[in-house]
Amino acid sequence: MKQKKTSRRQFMKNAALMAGAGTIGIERSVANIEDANLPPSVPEWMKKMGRGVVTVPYGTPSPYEDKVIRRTVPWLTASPISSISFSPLHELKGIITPSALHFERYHAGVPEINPDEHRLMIHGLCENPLIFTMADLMRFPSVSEIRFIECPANGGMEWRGAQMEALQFTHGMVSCSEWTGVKLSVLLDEVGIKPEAKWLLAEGADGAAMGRSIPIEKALDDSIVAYAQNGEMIRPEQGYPVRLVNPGWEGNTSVKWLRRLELGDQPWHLREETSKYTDLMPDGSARRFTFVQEANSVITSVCPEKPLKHKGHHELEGIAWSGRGKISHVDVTFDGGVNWQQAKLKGLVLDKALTRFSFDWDWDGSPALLQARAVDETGYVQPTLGQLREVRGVNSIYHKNAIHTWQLFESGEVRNVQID
Ligand SMILES: Nc1nc2c(c(=O)[nH]1)N[C@H]1C(S)=C(S)[C@@H](COP(=O)(O)O)O[C@H]1N2
Ligand SMILES: [Mo]
Repeated sequence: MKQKKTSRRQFMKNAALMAGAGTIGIERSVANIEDANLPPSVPEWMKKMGRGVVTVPYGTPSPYEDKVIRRTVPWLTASPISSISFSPLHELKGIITPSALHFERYHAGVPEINPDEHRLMIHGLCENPLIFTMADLMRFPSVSEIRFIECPANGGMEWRGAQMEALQFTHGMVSCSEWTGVKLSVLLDEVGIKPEAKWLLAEGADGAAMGRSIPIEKALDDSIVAYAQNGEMIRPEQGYPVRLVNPGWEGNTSVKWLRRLELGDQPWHLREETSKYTDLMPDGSARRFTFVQEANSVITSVCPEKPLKHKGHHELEGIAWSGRGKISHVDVTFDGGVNWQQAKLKGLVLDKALTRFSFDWDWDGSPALLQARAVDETGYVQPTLGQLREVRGVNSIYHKNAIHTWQLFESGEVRNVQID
């Protein structure tokens, strides 16, 4: 796109203001356009036919959107087969993460699974151990639920101080999809669990055979054996052809490429619940089985990737989520937590799903410390960093859900900082 000249642009802006144009000060009017593709000219793409149907049989985004991608942090990626990619939260709207932009976390790469050869085995402390084909799984009544998945390491690089330079890396290990599948309780009913069964081992069919122990109460409550994501079969990165979704719980328990569920009377004490995914406390002990992702929120429309380009009206937006249920309330502050104002919850407010909030804001051009604070329906209030550190110390990696601060400069630039 051609650049408009500043002087002319400024002139027209003043002209538009004098004419009393739009309430939010859009700097545009019919007369000031020089680009041949802009009004009142007819753009070049109107002067010829476009491409036909199924030129792209499986749709892809506009080439102009090629910056909206998952990204990795080089120093967190010793090897791409055991790493993380982050969702571009600053570019997303609403509450659904496009499947192609869902964050990724794997321990041994993405296996290429032929669904015809894939089976889910349920065995252990049950009356009737069974092996299900994908077709078998799809015969059961299904549910479709919009739920977030968040790695408990989200934000975990910043216990000791701010070091990530972008929202994508401070919070991009959370994504939200509509998951379709069979409730795990239905499958457990089918195999008939024995009364001694208290835990369930979930194991994946990847090279890591990643496994987690899940308490039977969760399995009987809202766990989903999911085969579809946002209306189509789950993406390979997300666990094709079938994964466990444990709504509201740390993403690590939502075992992908699910091949085996074993019923037992105690947890298995696997790598992912001993050496990893435990919380090192200030006294040196390790807190285990901290399953729930507690309430969290972040401002996404103003962040290091989205500096402010003009003073005046802004619809400040962000996302909030809680593993305990619905978000009931979000407040925002512009002075680092001295004064708080209530934001609006926007669109769908669902259980254990991303919830979008917004706030009509007039930026007068002065520096500010922007924060959001979420409260969930249980009354849990997102803690300050100081409150969280008081209980948890700074040795942790996981479950850092503290109020996040963006420092806004007069220039409109935004930096990731920490205040207690
Ligand atoms: N089989 C298997 N399941 C897995 C993993 C894995 O490496 N192997 N990674 C886990 C972790 S640590 C997280 S945070 C979530 C991430 O899910 P996503 O890649 O769909 O975002 O998957 C979990 N399930
Ligand atoms: Mo994770």
